[in-house]
Amino acid sequence: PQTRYLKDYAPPPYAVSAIQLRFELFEESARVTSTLEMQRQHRQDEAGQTPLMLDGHDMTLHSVTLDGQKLDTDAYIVEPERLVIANPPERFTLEIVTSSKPQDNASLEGLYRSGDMFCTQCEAEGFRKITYYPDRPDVMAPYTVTIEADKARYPTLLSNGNRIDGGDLPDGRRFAVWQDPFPKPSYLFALVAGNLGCLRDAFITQSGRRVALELYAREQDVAQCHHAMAALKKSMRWDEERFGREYDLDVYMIVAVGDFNMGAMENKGLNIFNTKYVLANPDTATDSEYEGIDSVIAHEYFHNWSGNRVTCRDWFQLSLKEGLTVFRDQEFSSDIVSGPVQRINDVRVLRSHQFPEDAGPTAHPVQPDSYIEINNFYTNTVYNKGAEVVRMLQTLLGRDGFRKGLDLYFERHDGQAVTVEEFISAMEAANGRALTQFRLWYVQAGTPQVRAALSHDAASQRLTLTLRQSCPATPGQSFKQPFHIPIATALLDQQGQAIPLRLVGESNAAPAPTERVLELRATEESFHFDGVAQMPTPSLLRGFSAPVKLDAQLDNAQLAFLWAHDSDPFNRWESGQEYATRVMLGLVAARARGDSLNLDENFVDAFRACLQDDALDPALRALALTLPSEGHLMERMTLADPQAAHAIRSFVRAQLSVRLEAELLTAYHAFRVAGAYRYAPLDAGRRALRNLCLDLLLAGQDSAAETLALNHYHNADNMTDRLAAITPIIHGGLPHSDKLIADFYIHCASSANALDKWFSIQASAPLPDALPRVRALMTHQDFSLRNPNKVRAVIGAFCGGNPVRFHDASGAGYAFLAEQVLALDAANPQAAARMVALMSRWRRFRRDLAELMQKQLQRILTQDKLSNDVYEIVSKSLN
Ligand code: B3K
Ligand code: ZN
Repeated sequence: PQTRYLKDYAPPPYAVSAIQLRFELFEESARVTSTLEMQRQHRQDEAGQTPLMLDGHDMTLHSVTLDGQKLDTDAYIVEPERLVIANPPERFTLEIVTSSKPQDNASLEGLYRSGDMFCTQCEAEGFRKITYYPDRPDVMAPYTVTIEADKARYPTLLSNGNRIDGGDLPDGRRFAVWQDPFPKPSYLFALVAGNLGCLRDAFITQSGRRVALELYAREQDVAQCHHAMAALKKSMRWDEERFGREYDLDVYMIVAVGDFNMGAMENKGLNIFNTKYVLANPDTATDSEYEGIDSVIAHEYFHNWSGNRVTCRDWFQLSLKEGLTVFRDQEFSSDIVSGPVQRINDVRVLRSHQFPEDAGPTAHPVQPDSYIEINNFYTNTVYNKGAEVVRMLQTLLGRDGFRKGLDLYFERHDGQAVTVEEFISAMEAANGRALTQFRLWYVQAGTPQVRAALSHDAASQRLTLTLRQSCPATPGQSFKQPFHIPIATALLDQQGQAIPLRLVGESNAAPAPTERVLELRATEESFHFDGVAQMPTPSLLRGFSAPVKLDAQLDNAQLAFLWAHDSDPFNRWESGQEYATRVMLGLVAARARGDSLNLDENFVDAFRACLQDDALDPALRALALTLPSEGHLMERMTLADPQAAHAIRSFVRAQLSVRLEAELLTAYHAFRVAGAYRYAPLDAGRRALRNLCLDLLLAGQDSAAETLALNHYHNADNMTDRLAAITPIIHGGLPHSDKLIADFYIHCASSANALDKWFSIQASAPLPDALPRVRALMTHQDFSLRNPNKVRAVIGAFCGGNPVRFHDASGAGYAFLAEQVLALDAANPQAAARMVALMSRWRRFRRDLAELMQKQLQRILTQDKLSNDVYEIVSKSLN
């Protein structure tokens, strides 16, 4: 496999000024006629020739016609991955006819079938499976697309832009013509043909234009599209109000498909969505899935500006659109849910997925400088760390400064394919501020570590805060330069009040702010504050102002104090998590020594205080009372020990259950939500807190709690409560488990998305017979290895969400994963690569486990016909 490098970028030798596509869709094949208007941009080689190279993959080529002249087969070269015409004229029209078999395309990339419909996925390099084309984002062209198909089976024929023609054809066929006036790269092309129902609505933009909104799904699923439609309208309004961005076409379409590799795709005017992020009703979707729909609908909509109107020059710039768009969708969710809850959840994702990635063998900068398979770079680093980097810009420039920078970026680059550099330059130009050192966030991988130390001089009432940064080596980058790190800081007095922060030398004419963003640029820097009477408790990195690991050198008493009193909700949560982590790691050590286990009374008291703190909003309280995950504990161990993490987390849960039984029960009853279910953030917060209490009550494994959960289940009118009631019963292997699995199946049977939860709740049960159960689930009639949602629900839930059983000392879990990866790789390399990545950090684990994982990775690597996707992850992991 070949590695591609950012440094090798060269502009495209030929531009496409227009493309016309004609699709003739049949049950056995799809025939594509592509007509390209092309112009040479410059001469390339010494001989003065400029060969035309078009990407193409897995197709049958029928003919090539240049300026009306059908070419002989010796006038061009067909290679496995491209079509080459040695020296075409300066301007020409090229017509290419190809065909493929969508029904056999299990990679879910290019043109494929999902159930009864045809659909496409082109990002990143799927268009080359549809026709020969310069399949790179810096080639932008206006598209005109004609689709022809059987009228009865495929009455709905969609592509990007506006429908300009359509009608009947002979032989019971029908056609539609679509035109997209906005030049776009091939990765944003989309086509759908099917027999679909539609939910219609409209949106009036800020300038008064009417946009038709159309949400397509199977007829029987249309009733489940209302939440998505509301989310779309909220997103459109929000982007106008917050960022001044208005939608540009007359129609915005979304199609829900059952077989999709990721969440959704932002094709111009025609988003294609995984049903998981469109369909919802109270019986099929949980509160957090409703929130997921809001954020993914918003994300894809926001791409219309950050991604489509201004796109990426090459795939190394992926975070230019993804990091920025994740930031935008996080800000949106933060406005519609609750700022602090959203922030905490976003940081949880970053910590549990991106930090480990950044510390492992596949670590890469937000702007990678090389890749083998670009699909492997749709990572938490590019998306979530990318969003954090954009967020830091907003923190450093202020909301207004950031907005000015973004306006300038859109103004300068509308209709262009650009780089991260252009984004930063716009921020600089709009704010008159150099961001030279800040650029390092894009090119240096690894999570920086910051250590803070305080010293106080009572006589001069001066406080000194010393910050020191370092960053561990990552593959290919052994030495790192210091980062430019914004550290939002407050100092709290003994009542938890933030004191005024007056830097030494500042005039005291104006009142000093109680929170400031300190900018750490050097390896070590000290900040001096005047007028500090007593040693305060520091509240640093408030709101998680930078994606770093902070060691504030606080003791447990200080953490408990901040957990109870910090005025920054994020840091309140953070302190509780850190306190719990330390207590749990202490127990891990005690267990290793063979000591008896004892949960510290102070911790139990602090936990109780938080549970009973009615000043804290229920959603936040639920987060603050959620114990750090087993994965989080493992990250903090020298060598990860899944069995120890599981044993200790279970022990702490059981202890809290017994010692706080009365308090948990009181809260459980107090937070009942009155009335029929509806998704609303405040209700969801109450349900989360109540269900957390229920979960803890069941951790004590007593039968009264099981009865409580059974009642909760039977009284539930929604998926959130049902799932919350049965998870502890099934995961705890309690007496009613089997009966509930059977009953829950009946609730889920009519919805693929609900069934995914039925599968994953079983696959993630940490019971001794987990693996045989997983194998049995894979033979269930509703399971299919060809459907990515099912693969995630079963294989993903077991290998990624059931650490204690996946990492069984026998190595059986690893052998299972390797077997599934190989089976998947033959059909769907993207899905296979995502799964195999679950073993990539094998070196982090207990020696015996590490060796067993290594063996399976080596076994995979020796297979011939491995995809580039899997090869890249496995070979980098073994390096
Ligand atoms: N841009 C797509 C992701 C495409 C993934 C290709 N393997 C969805 C999104 O980020 O909005
Ligand atoms: Zn995106």
